[in-house]
Amino acid sequence: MTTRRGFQPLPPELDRLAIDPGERSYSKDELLKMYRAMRLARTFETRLASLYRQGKIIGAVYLGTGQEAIATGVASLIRPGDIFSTVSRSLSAWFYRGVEPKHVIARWFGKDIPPSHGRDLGLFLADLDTYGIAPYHNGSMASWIPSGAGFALAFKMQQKPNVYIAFTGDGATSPGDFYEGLNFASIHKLPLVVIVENNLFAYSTPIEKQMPVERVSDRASAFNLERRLAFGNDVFSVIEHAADAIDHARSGKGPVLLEFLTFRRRGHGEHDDASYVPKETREYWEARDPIELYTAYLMGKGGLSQESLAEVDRECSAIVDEAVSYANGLELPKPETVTDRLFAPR
Ligand SMILES: Cc1ncc(C[n+]2csc(CCOP(=O)(O)OP(=O)(O)O)c2C)c(N)n1
Repeated sequence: MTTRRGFQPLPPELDRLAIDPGERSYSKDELLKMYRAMRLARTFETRLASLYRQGKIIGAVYLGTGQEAIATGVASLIRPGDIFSTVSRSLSAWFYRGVEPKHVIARWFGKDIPPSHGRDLGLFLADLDTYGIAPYHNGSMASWIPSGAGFALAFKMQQKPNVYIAFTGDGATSPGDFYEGLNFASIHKLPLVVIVENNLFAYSTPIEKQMPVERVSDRASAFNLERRLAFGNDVFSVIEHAADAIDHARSGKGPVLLEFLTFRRRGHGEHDDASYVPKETREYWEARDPIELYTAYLMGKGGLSQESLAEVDRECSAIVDEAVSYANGLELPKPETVTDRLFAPR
């Protein structure tokens, strides 16, 4: 076994500077819907970063900039009744599923809106009925793997044709919950798909200091699990691999561990300048930005005009402007309500 240090390019079979849907065909509407989700997330997060610097956000801010293709591609495969849980890097999945940016920004501002009335961060959102988004369980990394296995067990017992999809990070594959959840899910062949967004760092800890195996997906061997490894900045590759993994889980063959290699373009949070990221690594991945790769495809072989994409860009900017105005106009929770909703009424 070799210990990797510093810059590591993608394996040649995964690397590409131009993307293509291959055998799958997509309508123009589908292509534009994915573009819109990615662009909206990028526009929203760029604004969020500047609001953070203006002191407008309560608490820290965590962004998924550079990882938009994974959440978008996977979200495009979710069927009615499926349930998924996201991490702070998966905002584009919420937007693809129809979550309104104004409701997200109001939470980052700590405003007094349901369901939490300013008691949580913008990255926590749960709405099973409307979007299929499971509660963020708790802040402990990997805790949503065993609870995802629980949802998947319920699907199996109720003979429902659904899957639970858990987005997670590379660092979150080290805590014990990850092992307990996958072990249980594999024994019982539960319809659980774990999507690991391997962005090469867990906060400032590089992957080679997190695990003694080459790949996160190698950890699947411990549970006799199906695994996949793919390039996470190519939305078409994300869909191809995620569709295969979801089909596997949905058809009763058991869980899948799916690792997408990607890169976090910002710090762990906006308080972190990510100065520990080698310059070569940053430059390599910035040349493989998922939105730029996708835009180049759309305007080339995808046959979409620059104007049609510019129109989406303008729409996203307008939505984010309106979202910020809406959230600015809301009230903060009143101090005297601080203990409200903490206990069930007697
Ligand atoms: C058990 C536990 N330890 C530490 C933390 C603090 N924490 C939150 S996110 C994070 C890094 C997670 O890294 P990774 O899973 O690679 O996801 P990324 O942030 O890179 O997307 C840490 C250490 C936590 N929430 N829970």
